[in-house]
Amino acid sequence: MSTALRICPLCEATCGLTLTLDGDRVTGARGDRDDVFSQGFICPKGASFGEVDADPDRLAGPLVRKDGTLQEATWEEAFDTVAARIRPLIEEHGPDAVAVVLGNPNVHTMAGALYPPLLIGALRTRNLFTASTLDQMPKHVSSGLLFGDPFAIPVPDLDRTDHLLMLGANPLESNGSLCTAPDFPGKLKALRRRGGTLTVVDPRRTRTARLADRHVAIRPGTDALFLAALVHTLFAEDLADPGPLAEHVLGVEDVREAVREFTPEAVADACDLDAATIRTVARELAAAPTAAVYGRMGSSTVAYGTLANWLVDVLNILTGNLDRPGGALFPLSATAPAPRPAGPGKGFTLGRWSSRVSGHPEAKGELPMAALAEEIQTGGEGRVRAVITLASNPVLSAPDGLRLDRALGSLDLMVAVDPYLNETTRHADVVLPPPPPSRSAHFDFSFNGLAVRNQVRFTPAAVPLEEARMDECEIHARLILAVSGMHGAPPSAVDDLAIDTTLAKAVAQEHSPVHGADPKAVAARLSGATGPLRRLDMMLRLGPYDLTLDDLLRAPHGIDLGPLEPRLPGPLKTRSGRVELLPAPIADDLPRLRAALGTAPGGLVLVGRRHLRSNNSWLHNAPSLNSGSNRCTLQVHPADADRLGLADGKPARIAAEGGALEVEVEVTDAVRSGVVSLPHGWGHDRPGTRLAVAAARPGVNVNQLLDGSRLDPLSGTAVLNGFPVELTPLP
Ligand SMILES: Nc1nc2c(c(=O)[nH]1)N[C@H]1C(S)=C(S)[C@@H](COP(=O)(O)OP(=O)(O)OC[C@H]3O[C@@H](n4cnc5c(=O)[nH]c(N)nc54)[C@H](O)[C@@H]3O)O[C@H]1N2
Ligand SMILES: Nc1nc2c(c(=O)[nH]1)N[C@H]1C(S)=C(S)[C@@H](COP(=O)(O)OP(=O)(O)OC[C@H]3O[C@@H](n4cnc5c(=O)[nH]c(N)nc54)[C@H](O)[C@@H]3O)O[C@H]1N2
Ligand code: SF4
Ligand SMILES: [Mo]
Repeated sequence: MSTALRICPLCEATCGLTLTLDGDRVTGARGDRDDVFSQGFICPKGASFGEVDADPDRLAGPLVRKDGTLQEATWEEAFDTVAARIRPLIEEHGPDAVAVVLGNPNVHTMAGALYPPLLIGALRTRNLFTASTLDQMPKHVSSGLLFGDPFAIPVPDLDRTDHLLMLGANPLESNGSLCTAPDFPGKLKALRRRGGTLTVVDPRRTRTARLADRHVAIRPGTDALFLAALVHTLFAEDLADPGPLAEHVLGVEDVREAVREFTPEAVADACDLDAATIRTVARELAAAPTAAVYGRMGSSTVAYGTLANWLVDVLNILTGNLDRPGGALFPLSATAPAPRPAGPGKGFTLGRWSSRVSGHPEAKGELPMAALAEEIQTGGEGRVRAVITLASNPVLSAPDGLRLDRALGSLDLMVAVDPYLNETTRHADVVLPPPPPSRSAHFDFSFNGLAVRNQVRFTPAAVPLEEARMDECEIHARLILAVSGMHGAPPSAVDDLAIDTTLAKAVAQEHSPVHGADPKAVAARLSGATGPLRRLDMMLRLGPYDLTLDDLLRAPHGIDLGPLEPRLPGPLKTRSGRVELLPAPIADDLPRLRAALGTAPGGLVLVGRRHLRSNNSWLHNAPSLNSGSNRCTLQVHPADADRLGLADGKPARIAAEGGALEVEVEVTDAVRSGVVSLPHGWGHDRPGTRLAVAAARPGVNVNQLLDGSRLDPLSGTAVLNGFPVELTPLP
């Protein structure tokens, strides 16, 4: 028996785990009490790391389709097949014939951070689809427009704030998102213990809402109206005061004008809230010594998602809480490039190109995931003929899975980098499985930049890689070589090229720690046994803290880099060099929101929910995470159940524009009336998958209710929350 440290890759909290090992098997996991960031915290998912790691349904080696069926193959055969089949497609039909689809776990692996940008660059395709347009793209767009950088995302200072206004997030189940905080629940309890206040805006009385001082049970899809009324109230009551931020902000008066019509009375019916409640929330926010407004999924994957995300930061700014301790601050990650001197930047542009079929504008170089199926199925020049999925299961996670299912089945070529044969990857011609997480080194390139405290940690692979396995970084590197006509070159060539390109730029930048140096000499000094580790070492050396990989190896429980600090105007990359509070695309979208004033839609709408022991679609195959009573139930308020003749535990038919499902009803007053809730990630009943545990409890796919036509127009994000449904009892 031995132990090894491993940062948990199962959610955004990035807890440090201590694994117990019996030979090469992980037999247990507990929280690492010495971890500088998570200090011993662990949740049920982390505790099941060993089970997830050793899942017998994980693919042991590559699969290649031969004579119509997926068969075991060598790595060489697998990459030969990719290279032989993709190059002719690109040469004949152009780079856009290949679409890349990136799923959520890419933010939880080193490979997913280091290689996809190179793959997309090598392919030169504009057909990039990611889970962001099912999730946080509205935040990227809002940050891009406000701050000039889609990755400049302010994070609520959970440990120090006096007041947290949280919308559409349920960290007691999700453990937090775009706010990396191990033990988020504990931090909320600590906020209340130190006399702070928590307001939760959610149509469901979630476990998080039950912890709050105030729960505002808003009608789904109306957060932008509610937030606009808060901004209106700040102006109307002379409470808007950016304080020292004022010198960095343009357009405060424009915003006052833009929200003039959004009085609490004007939004009350649409939000189904009292005008008095809205005023109280605004006054409490303004009165708090420090406060942070934080919105997630429920205010993002909605019809006015970008407007809502914009208003969140408008409130942080108008109350003087952006960029101050206790407010919402910009983290500074150890692998972020060393900050450049403040001043005007290039700004952020939307719609530099559009999707071929429906003309959806790109955002951050991405097209809406909801438009992938039509790009495959609609004939003509530029049609998508090949798809590469990296850690993605869009058949379950995106709207209208049945259509996507058929579309993927019709491709000339599909390649999947994925450990499972699931609803999506069953269509692949080549499946390239990464090893279980215990076999991979880990570093959080994304989440360190979203963390509530600056810190840095690295964990080497806990168990050596078996001979027959291939590290996911190497899989990605070989895939890049295969698609770019360099099949057979050593994978380190990809890393060397990335290092050379980065260093060539860095040495020319005056603010870089390597300014003026010889790039070859800098490259020669990099340490790390593999290409990806050398790249990590390089990024640390180019970063703001003067760190190296060796420093991280000497500190296995991590290095604390201190609380978040004010950074403005440093992070601003707008053309003006200031925060542009009312950007033109936002102003142009406001009439759509104004049109909703004074309305009070009737009928039932659906929202999602998450369960602590889940992670989107892919953790339903671990027995200890998928046990007990059915979790894929439709929650219905007792008043709605009475009215519709629905009974607890009985079946019902739910229908919307994309299709109909048979669901089990759960009558509960945890959802407000007029709202029903069904979780996502279920529907494991398709043939040709290898997910024994999940298939035995398949559940239904909520996204089949959608047809992909409901999008937040600015970000291309699918409306997954707050869409109308019809419900009828079944005998
Ligand atoms: N209705 C509704 N739909 C939703 C949501 C919702 O709230 N409601 N949530 C949305 C959100 S926030 C997201 S992020 C998306 C997620 O959408 P996806 O990313 O498409 O879905 P996941 O279920 O996370 O699928 C992850 C895939 O990665 C694979 N995988 C797991 N670990 C690894 C690994 O280490 N390497 C590789 N290469 N692959 C791995 C899994 O086998 C699985 O195939 O779903 C979205 N869909
Ligand atoms: N256990 C578990 N943890 C996870 C995941 C998981 O699937 N399971 N997924 C991970 C991923 S990829 C992500 S992105 C994060 C997401 O993490 P969170 O953003 O915390 O997501 P949810 O738990 O879906 O919470 C969204 C809340 O919004 C509410 N809501 C729905 N519509 C509206 C609305 O119109 N207005 C308001 N104000 N609220 C609304 C819902 O009732 C729900 O409680 O979780 C991550 N962590
Ligand atoms: S909270 Fe997230 S990171 Fe921490 S143990 Fe649980 S799943 Fe892992
Ligand atoms: Mo997500």
